[in-house]
Order: sequence, then structure tokens, then C-alpha cells
Amino acid sequence: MKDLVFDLIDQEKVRQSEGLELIPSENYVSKPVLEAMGSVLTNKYSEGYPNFDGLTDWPEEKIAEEKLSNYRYYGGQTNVDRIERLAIARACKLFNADHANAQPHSGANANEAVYYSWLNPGDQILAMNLGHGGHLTHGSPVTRSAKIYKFIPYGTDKNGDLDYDEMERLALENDIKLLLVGYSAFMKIPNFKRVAEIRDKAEKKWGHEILLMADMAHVAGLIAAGIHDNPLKFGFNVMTTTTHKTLRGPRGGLILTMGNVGSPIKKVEEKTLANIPTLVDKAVFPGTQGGPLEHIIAAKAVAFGEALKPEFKTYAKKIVKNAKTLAEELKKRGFVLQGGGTENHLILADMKKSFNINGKIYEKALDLIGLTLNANALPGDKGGAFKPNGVRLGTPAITTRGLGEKEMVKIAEWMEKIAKLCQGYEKIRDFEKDHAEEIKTLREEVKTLSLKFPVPGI
Ligand code: DSN
Repeated sequence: MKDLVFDLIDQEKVRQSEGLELIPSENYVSKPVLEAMGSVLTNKYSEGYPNFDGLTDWPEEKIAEEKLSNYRYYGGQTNVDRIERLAIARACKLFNADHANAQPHSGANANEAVYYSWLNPGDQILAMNLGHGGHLTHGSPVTRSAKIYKFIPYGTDKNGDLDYDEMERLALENDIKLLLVGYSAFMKIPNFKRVAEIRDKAEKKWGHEILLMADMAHVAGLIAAGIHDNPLKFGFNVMTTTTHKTLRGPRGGLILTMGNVGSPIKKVEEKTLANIPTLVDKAVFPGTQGGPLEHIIAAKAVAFGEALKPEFKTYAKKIVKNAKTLAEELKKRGFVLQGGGTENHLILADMKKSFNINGKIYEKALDLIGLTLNANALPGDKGGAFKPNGVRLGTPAITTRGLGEKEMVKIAEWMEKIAKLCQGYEKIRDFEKDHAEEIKTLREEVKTLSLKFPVPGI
């Protein structure tokens, strides 16, 4: 008899095919990425690292021939070493980085490893406020790093941009060791040059080096495609990212670093910014992780290979075009958008101001018709994380499926209809009961359109 797990996977395939994924941090990977993830590489232990020497300048054929690493703790690494070398070399090429670590299991692990590579307990980090669009790992009190380090939050200004003046003031008032730009709900392209200048001023004031870090998990695919500024070009020392959002790879993390690439097994490494690539390698393994997931690293290598192709640039441009069209169509229909619109793949709508409804009931109501997004707090949101007044949506996944401007108009129409039907409801069950007919009709419309755009790999 078929294991129930596979039945449920089949049901998930149906859910993904018959609905539209609007969560901005999700995407659909290609069949080759899926195949690498489901490969025999999952059988292998590979603690340690492949050889790095001269890696970024090498043609891929040479990487495949290269002698095996002395940096592994298990035998049998012939293939794994070469696969991980490909992942590192391709990541460096994509982001113009000196070095890459493809082992972090997630973006959260990547961030923790960077903190651990550079900071001592009690050190101060200046990072974006979670309530203004920052990320849990940037200082939320529920995280381990917030118990070890002291986070000082900066916010956004009235235009929805980063509050650079506040950032500068805080950097000069507090003896910080790390300045972080990163977010999971922010619609503008940061002024990385200004941030680097703030770091330089703070270094002069405090008389020590300050690590400049960017967490670009959301926009990494746009950066890789060259249609979004790359923080590494502006003096940032480290960029972390997940590999599954706009970058369209497997679920996982990645750290790009600038500086000297050294031996990850050498005992003493001076804590200087120039040594950050090696400090980060040591912080990932053995600092914070054990055996790398080589099947996932292989899938990352495949996805990076895809992102290096010209078609990926076209894809990334379409993501932003679709997001801008969707934002404009929503605004025409009465949606109030944070920051007035978007410069990237992501939209944040204030449902309270727009239709006097809360984000959570709207999220659930859209789920009923096959549109998936997430409720999200707005700056200063009184509803908190569980009953926020905003919703966050984006276009990476639907763009992968081939939806274009015509379909953005349709999505905006459905969203308006549901928002209006939701008005006055506190409980989703009441909404579902009272509007069963409308929900059924809209569900069919969404399904019909969705099935015209197959999910890759299904
Ligand atoms: N969960 C991710 C997001 O949705 O933005 C961030 O970790």
C-alpha cells in the first residue's frame, strides 16, 4: 500500500497546480533542481570543505578535475567535493563575491553563523526593526541571537524608505560591532552607499572595525540578475541569503563574503574584516552546523547554474514588472500600499486603511479561493504578529509559471472582490457560510486560470 506521505505529496501537487502562490518568499523550482534534491547525495556525510584554492577564476571543467580536499573528515568525497566546488564557484560568479559558503541549512542559520564569526556575547548590532519589515533573526527577543547579542533597531521613515538619519544617529550613539541591512517586508532598493558611509563614520568614532552585513534573502534573484543593486559592490563584507525565494533554488541558505580566502582548518585566524571569508567558514562548520546537506548543495549548484543563464535575467525583470503592474491595479481598486507601491517583487497592503478589515481574515478568505499570501504586520501595527492589519504578497512564483500583466489585472479584481465581501466579518467560518456561492464561483475562476500555467516539475 502506498505510504500516506506520498498521498499527501500528491495532494500538495494538486493544491499548488490549482491555486496561485502569491507569498513573496516562495517560488517553484525546476525539475533538475528537484532531481538533485531527491538524489543519492543525501546518503553522504561530508563534514568539512572542498578545496578552495583559486576557485573563482577556474573554468568549470577544471573544477571537475581538481584534486580532492584535505579539509574533509570522512572518505568517499570524490563527487561531493566537486559538486560543492561548483556551488561555490557559481555563487561567487553570480554575486561577484570573493568567496561563498553553500552549507547553511537556512537563512536563519546563515545569519547566526555570521554573528558567531565576528561577535562576542554582549556585542551590539544595529539592524532593522522587525515591526518595520526586518526579520526575526535580526533581533527579535524570541531568538537565540537576541539573548547573546544586543540588537539596536532602526526603522523606516514616512515614505517607507529606510530611515538613514536614524541609522546614522544610532550608529554614532552606540558602540556597534555589526551594521545589518536586511528585511522580509520592504519594497525599496536600499541606498547601500549611504549605509557604507555610516559604517565608515562609526568605525572612526569607535576606533575599531565594524562588520557591514546585508541579508538579501528576498531580492537575491534580482541581484543575481543585475536588476537590483548588489551590496557587495558598495563595501559590504558579507551578504547572506536564502536560496529559494527570487533565486529559485532549493530551500536553504548561502553566505557570500569579501576578503582573503584561507584554510578553514587552520587553528588561529585573526579577527579582521579581511579574514571574514575564513571566519565565516569556521563559524558554519564546525561552529554552528554539522554535516552539510550535499543533496541540497547540489540543488543549489544547479539553481545557480540556471541563474547564470540569460533567461534568468528576463525572468527577474518580469518579476518586477508584474509586481509593479499588480501594485498599480490594486491601488486603482482602493488598496493602500506601504511605501506607495514597489521597486522589487514585494507588495505590502494596509487592509485596515483600505477596506477596514484585518490581514488575517483576508489571508484566510483568499485561501478559500486558491490565492495564497500572508498576513503581515505594518509599521506600528497594533494587531501584532497574530492579527496584523497588513498582507504581504509578491510575484516570483506566479512569474515562474508564466503569468503576465493581463493576469495581474485578474488577480487584483479577485482580491478586490474578496476584500469587499470580507468587510464586517471577524470569523472566517461565518464568512465562508454566508458567501459559499461567491467563493465557489471565484474558486473555479482561479482554478481555471491556474491550470493554464503548469507548475514546473509537476
Ligand atoms: N519566512 C521568510 C519570509 O517569508 O520572508 C523569511 O524568513
